[in-house]
Amino acid sequence: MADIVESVLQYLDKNESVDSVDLAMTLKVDHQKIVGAVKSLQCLGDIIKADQKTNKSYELTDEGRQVAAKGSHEALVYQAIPQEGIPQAELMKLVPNAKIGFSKAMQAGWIRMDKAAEGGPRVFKKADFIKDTIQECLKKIENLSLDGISDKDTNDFKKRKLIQEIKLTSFIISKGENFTCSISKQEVELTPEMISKGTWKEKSFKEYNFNSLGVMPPCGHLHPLLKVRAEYRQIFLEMGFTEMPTNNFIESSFWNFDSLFQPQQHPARDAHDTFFISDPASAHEFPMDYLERVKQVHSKGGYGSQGYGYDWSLDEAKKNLLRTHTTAVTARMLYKAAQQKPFKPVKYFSIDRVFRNENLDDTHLAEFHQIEGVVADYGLTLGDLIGTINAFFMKLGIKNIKFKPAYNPYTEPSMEVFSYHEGLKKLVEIGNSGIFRPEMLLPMGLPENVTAIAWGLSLERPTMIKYKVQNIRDLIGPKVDLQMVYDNPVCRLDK
Ligand code: FB9
Repeated sequence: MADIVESVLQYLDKNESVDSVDLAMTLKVDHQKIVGAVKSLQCLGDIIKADQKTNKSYELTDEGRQVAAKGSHEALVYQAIPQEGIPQAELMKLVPNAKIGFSKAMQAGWIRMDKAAEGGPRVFKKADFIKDTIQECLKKIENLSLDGISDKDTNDFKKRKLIQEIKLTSFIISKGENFTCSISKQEVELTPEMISKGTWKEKSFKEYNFNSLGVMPPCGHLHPLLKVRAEYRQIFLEMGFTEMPTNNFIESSFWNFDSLFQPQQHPARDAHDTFFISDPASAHEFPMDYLERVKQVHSKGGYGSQGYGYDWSLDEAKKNLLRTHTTAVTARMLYKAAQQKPFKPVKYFSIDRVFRNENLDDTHLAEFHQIEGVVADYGLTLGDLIGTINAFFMKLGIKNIKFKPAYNPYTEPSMEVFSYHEGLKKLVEIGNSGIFRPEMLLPMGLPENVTAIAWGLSLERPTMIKYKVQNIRDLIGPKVDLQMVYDNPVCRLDK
């Protein structure tokens, strides 16, 4: 690069100004090298002036480069014909693109065909010699020159897909106020030796370019879901919640449904909604005293509840499945908390995969990540639930949320959570919530005056909104474009 910089300065020393394209041709170097030299001279102060201009220009296509190197298709066909002529069928096999070359050579009057020749149509040279102007023109275009090339020529080359139009940015270069032919080598670092010997005083240093972007480190990239998960995790941690251990996708029906007082006939427990595991089909380890209390509360009631009055089946409770919600883990954690005497209040959260055998569509897969928060303490009320959910979504920048009465088998009362979506101009469901039923909490052994409030939402919905993903398969699954993962910016939920 230094020698090209010097050549540019030498040229300017003898000429007022020059177009970078012409200078590239004069110096027989690639135009981009002249542009690089201009950029580096511009960093040294007003040594040169460089007025940018944008021209319509052309570049060769792959086929165009082949013609510039080896000759046009018609020239290659002409050159392949021997003095005694050649059967047309044979000629077609001899050169690439023979069909187009043959027709162009015939149009140019370079060759002729004798259809009555013995053995079938025979091709002969008609011209004694030819001038391959196409190859000459393409060589000029390859050097960014259009000298002697008409618009008709360029239109013909475009039609034959030998060239394509480009916007060429070039510079009119001239002497700057501080023009000089001798550029002292720019130091790019201040070394301890320069400081100790004081030689830095005679040197000029390249200025820092604070606008230059850093080099993208060749590293891994977090998937958008994981970026959003990290943001939600941070919000829960800031609110004093502890993350639950959710590292078991397989769960027993007992913890996933029975412990939540969800009856064994509930449609959600049907194979049309739940993925049951065939091997191992059954779980075997349960806290049997607790299991007995669950059996009682389902079949005969208790704790003030009449129960469901059905013959509760242990085999049904043993069935293994892919957990349909992380509330199964919440049940395990509340049961564990109930074993500590005296009971100490807890605040737990989880963000992990759950699986449901449901109809798939653009925004629903058979699995999603559930976000769930739970607080168990003495005397919690619906107001505490509403306040906690407000505080949670406030940290996401979402205010004025609305609550609508709803039904869950394991919470009473239950509420759906809504927020007004400015873009859609309508209320959008952003989650579900409720107070766990006494029939769930009391068999665990929690004191009667302890209540547990909880709420849940999905990770995919906010991620799709954040990253403007329409189809969930563009976010998750085997068809995801990894470039999307590389390119997605850091996630900052609007706090
Ligand atoms: O996430 C949901 N919507 C949502 C969430 C966030 C968001 O943007 C962020 C605020 C910026 C935008 C939308 N929903 C819950 C509502 C709908 O998307 C719904 O169609 C899909 N739901 C899932 C279940 O559907 C099969 C979302 C998922 C869901 C629903 C309920 C719970 C968890 C996830 C729950 C619960 C719960 C209730 C009581 C006690 C314990 C847990």
